[in-house]
Amino acid sequence: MKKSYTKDLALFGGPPVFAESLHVGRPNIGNRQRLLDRINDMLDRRWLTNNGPYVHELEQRLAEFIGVKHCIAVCNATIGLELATRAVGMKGEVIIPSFTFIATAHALQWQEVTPVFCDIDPATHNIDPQRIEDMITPRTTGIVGVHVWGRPCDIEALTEVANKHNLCLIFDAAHALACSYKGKMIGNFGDAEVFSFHATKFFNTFEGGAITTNDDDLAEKIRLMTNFGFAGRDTVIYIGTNGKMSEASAAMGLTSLESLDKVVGVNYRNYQAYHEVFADMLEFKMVVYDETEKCNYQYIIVEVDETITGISRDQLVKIFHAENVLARRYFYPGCHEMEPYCSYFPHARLLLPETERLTKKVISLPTGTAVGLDDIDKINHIIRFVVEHSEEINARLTGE
Ligand code: T4K
Repeated sequence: MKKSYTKDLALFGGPPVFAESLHVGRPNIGNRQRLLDRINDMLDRRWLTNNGPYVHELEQRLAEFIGVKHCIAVCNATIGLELATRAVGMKGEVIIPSFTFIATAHALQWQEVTPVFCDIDPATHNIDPQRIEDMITPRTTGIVGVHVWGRPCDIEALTEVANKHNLCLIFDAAHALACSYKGKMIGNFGDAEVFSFHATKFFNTFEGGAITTNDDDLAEKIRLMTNFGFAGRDTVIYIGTNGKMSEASAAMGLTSLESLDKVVGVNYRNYQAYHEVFADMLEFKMVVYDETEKCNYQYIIVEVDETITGISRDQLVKIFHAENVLARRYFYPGCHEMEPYCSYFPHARLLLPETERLTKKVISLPTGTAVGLDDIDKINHIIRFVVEHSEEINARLTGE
C-alpha cells in the first residue's frame, strides 16, 4: 500500500521522508573489483601519470566510442576548456551562454578572453543562434556552445554563424558524452569539444575530462599544451599547462566505460518514471530528451511554474531539502550574476531575459544508480502533497 505523507512532512514536524540524503550528482561506481585490479596493476607498474598505459587505452576507447579521430584525456573539463580556447586561438571576446556552469565563463576569463553572454532559447535551454549575430563585435573571435543537460545545441546554425563571421567554434560538452546530434556522436563538432568526467557526471574518472577533435594539427597542439608545451624532452614550443589525467583516473574511466550502457539504462528507467510523475502536473515542465537520438539521460530537470503552484522553485527546494532530497538549482544564478562578470557587465541581465526567467525556475532532481524507483515514488508523493497543500505550505514558509 502506498504511504500517504499528509501532514507527515518534515515541514509539519514529521521525520524526513528519506532517512539518508538523496543527492543530485551521486557518483556511479562501476565494478569495484575491476577498478581495484587495475589500481593494483598500476601500482605494480609504478607508472602513475604522464601519458601512462591506462590513459592511452582510455583515449583510444573513447575515440572509438565517439567515432572521432583524436581524444586527449585531461585532468578536468575546466582545464580542457582553457586548453581548447588557447589552442584554437580565441582572444578578445567570445560569445557563450550565461545559462551554464560557471566553469565555462571562468575558463575563458582565465585566458584573459572576455565571455560575452548570449541569451538562450527557452525551449532548449541552449544558446540561441538567432541572437549571436547581435553580440558580434570587431573583438569577437569565437563561440562556445554548451550542450546543456546533454541536449545538443543547434550545431548546424552555430556552425553557419561561425563560418559566416570566421569565428572559432568549440563546444562545452561537459554533459554530453554518449549523446548524438543528427545521428553523429557529440565530440565530432566544431573545432573541438570538451567533456567532463567529474565524479558527478554519469561517466566519471573521479576528476577528469577529454578534448576531442577531427583536426590533426589542433590535436597535436592540444596534446603538447596539456603537457606544459613540451615537444620532446628538452624542448617547449607552446605556453602549456599541466592538464594531464592520472593513471588512477584513467583506471576509473576504463571501469566506468565497461558499465556505461548499464548506467544509461538505469538513467533511462528513472527518466521514464519521473516522466510519469510529471505527466499530469501542469505546474511542472520536465525537460524531455529526443529519443530518436542517443542520450545519457543523466539530468532530471524540471521547470517550476510558480504562477500555477503558488509555490516557488526556491520554496520547493527548501521542502525537498527538509525531506533529505538534495535537489539543486542548476544553473542558478546565471554566470552574468556572478563575479567578476556582474561587475564587468552590470546591465547584462537586460539582454538575457530568457536566462533570467529560466534560472528562477529550474530544479535538478536526483537520478543515477543510487536512485531507485521506490525513491522516485516517494518524491512523487512529496510533490503531490506539496501541490495539494500549496496554500498551507506557502503560509508556513512565508511565516504568515
Ligand atoms: N561545463 C559545464 C556545463 C559543467 O556542468 C561543468 C561541471 C564544467 C564545465 C566543468 O567540468 P569539471 O571541470 O568539473 O570537469 C558540480 C561539479 O563539481 C561540476 O563538475 C559540474 N559541472 C556541476 C554541474 O556540478 P557543484 O559545485 O554543484 O558540486 P558539489 O560539490 O555541490 O556536488 C554536487 C552534488 O554531488 C552534491 O549533491 C554532492 C554530490 N556528490 C559530489 C561528489 C563530488 C557526491 O555525492 N559525491 C561526490 O564525490 O559542481
